[in-house]
Amino acid sequence: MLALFSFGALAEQLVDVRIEGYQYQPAEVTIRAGDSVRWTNHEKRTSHSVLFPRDGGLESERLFPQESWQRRFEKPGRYDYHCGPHPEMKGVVVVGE
Ligand SMILES: [Cu+2]
Repeated sequence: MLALFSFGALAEQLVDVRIEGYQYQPAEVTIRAGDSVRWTNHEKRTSHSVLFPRDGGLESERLFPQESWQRRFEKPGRYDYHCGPHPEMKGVVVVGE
């Protein structure tokens, strides 16, 4: 799902990723520089996080059910991430120009 909001002439996007069934859905999102991604935990009782090991280990707070966290991506590149407590849960944000 996409939500649009404008900052001057630019239309920056907010892209939603669901966390459910020990998976990020979708596991891969492609955005443009300046866009944001918001992760929301839709589990019934399991908490998760979003951890970027190559970004200085930047990690969200632990997200309990119905909580969300978002990050704005300024620079193009490939941002692999995984869940802190469940490293087998993986996702990637691909940021284009
Ligand atoms: Cu997890």
